[in-house]
Amino acid sequence: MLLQRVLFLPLVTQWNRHATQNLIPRFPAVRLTGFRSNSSLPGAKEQTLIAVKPDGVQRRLVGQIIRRFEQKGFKLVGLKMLQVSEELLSQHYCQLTRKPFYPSLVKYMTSGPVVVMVWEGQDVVQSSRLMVGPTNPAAAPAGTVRGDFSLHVSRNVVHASDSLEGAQREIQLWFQGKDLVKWDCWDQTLTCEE
Ligand code: IDP
Ligand code: MG
Repeated sequence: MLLQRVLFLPLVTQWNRHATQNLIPRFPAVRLTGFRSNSSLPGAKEQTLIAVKPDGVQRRLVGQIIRRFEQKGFKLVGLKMLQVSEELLSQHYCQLTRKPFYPSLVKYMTSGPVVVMVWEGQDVVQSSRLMVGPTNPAAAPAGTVRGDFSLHVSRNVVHASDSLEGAQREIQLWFQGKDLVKWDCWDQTLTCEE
């Protein structure tokens, strides 16, 4: 049994690294090749914006999506449900307003309420993009939110900020500072080195 672990575990770890790197090629490999970092390094206290889009809310997927982030060990510091205005959406998707699909994106995103969250933790921006999966669900692997719950790019269930700068901009857009809660997880030292 011990021998099996010694032989098999490095193989699985190696496979996981390759699989993860292939998911998001734009991230430099060095960021994903197994390391232990501590809270003095960048990334330790990152925050990101995750939103369950109207299709996810209508399909009652909010709980399952929150569960994945809790299960991973991230900390929820902001949460609200709202009907998005076109004005807010145009700021959120400011880089997409000239795209041909933008009018249908607005229709989709304003078709019902969204649930918007801020999650905090070690490398949460990059990790949550991996957990959510690629924009097009057809290319999203099983195990990712989009891979498990969606079929088409026009109904991809969830939003996740794509960079640290994007996350900071989006959090300021959707939340006021006073709406974000500072609190300590009792199990913090179990999920991350201090
Ligand atoms: P992301 O959500 O993975 O960051 P973006 O390129 O930022 O992807 O696009 C924002 C959102 O716009 C997507 O999540 C999706 O809802 C929508 N979208 C992107 N490309 C298309 C498309 O080709 N057709 C329809 N909707 C699209
Ligand atoms: Mg994006």
